[in-house]
Amino acid sequence: MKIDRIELREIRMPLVHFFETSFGRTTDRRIVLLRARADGLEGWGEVTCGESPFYSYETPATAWHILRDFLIPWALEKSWDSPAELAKRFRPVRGHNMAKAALENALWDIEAQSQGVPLAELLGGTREEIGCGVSIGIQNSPQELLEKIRRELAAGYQRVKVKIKPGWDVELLESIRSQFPDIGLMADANSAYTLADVARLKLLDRFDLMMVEQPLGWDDLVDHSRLQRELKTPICLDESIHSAEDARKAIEIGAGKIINIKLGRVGGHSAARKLHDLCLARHVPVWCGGMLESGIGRAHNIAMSTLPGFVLPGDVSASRRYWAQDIIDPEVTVTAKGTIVVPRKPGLGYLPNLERIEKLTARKESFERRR
Ligand code: OSB
Ligand code: MG
Repeated sequence: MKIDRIELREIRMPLVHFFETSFGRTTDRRIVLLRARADGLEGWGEVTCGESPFYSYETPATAWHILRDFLIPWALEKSWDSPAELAKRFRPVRGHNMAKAALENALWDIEAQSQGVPLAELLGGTREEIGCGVSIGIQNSPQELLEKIRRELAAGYQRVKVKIKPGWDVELLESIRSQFPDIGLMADANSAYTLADVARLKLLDRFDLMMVEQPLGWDDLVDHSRLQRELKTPICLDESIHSAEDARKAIEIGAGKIINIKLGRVGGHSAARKLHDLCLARHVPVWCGGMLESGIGRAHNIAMSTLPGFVLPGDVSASRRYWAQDIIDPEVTVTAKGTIVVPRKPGLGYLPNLERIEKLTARKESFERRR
């Protein structure tokens, strides 16, 4: 593959409803999209970082810098046998996985189109439909949260994840369980606790949760392994897993029993697949996490979720839960049984709506191969 043009854009998109976690509230997204052209085909990727460095250190500005000054010049310097080969070229850059993923993933889109196959198939996916859950943020009141849960269940979603933090946890889960005794339920703390909270965290064992996600430090494995020994509820790791190597170490020390795979956090489809393969071989269930993506990032998540180890419903849900209008055609929709039917068209399988993207663009820069 010979890339001859790469375009970066930052688009602004208001969420239909604010999304709040233990680290803060998001109302308006700033999303960096990457469009690459190679061999007469065009592919898209998304930088899945937050607006602020509260989930990870990456932000739209750091991603723009790393892409413009390092990754894009490298990508334009020669032809690549495969997206995985480009991913290897990115290794000298420490971290910045979300910036790397946007560019590598755009090449996966192109590679799938050039082979005339859906991206899911190129990745080795085996599912025609993927199971979907929802992630529901912290609300203004417990009543509003219960109402939201009711609505999402009525729409068919297979499991509900709620965000927790000290003061919005045990009592809340108690009232959720009393109204919804049998639903697939889990809680995500986004690192809001420490080992000093073990007694409180042990109370979570009453609620038959599928898992508790990232209760402790964003960069911790060791304390998670201590906590897991105290808890019946499986711990799922999100923030602290950046590679298959991280997952291997986490599994070896018993830091968790389930892993949330996010394409951006691990640096793209090649790394995500490696992590997936490792977990599959070790019988560790994985699922696909979400980062409030636009349709581009969402489409990549759908393709990845078709791999056989993705045995739990992910945080991959319908476009309309996030956006008044998404930037892809068709938008992502969810069936009454809480699934997304994987597109069968070559590549991502959803068309970027260029007119809409142009309207939302706040900043744009393009880079051409020198001839
Ligand atoms: O921890 O999984 C998380 C959103 C932003 C940052 C971190 C997380 C999340 C979500 C939302 O839970 C998942 C989604 O619906 O996209
Ligand atoms: Mg999480």
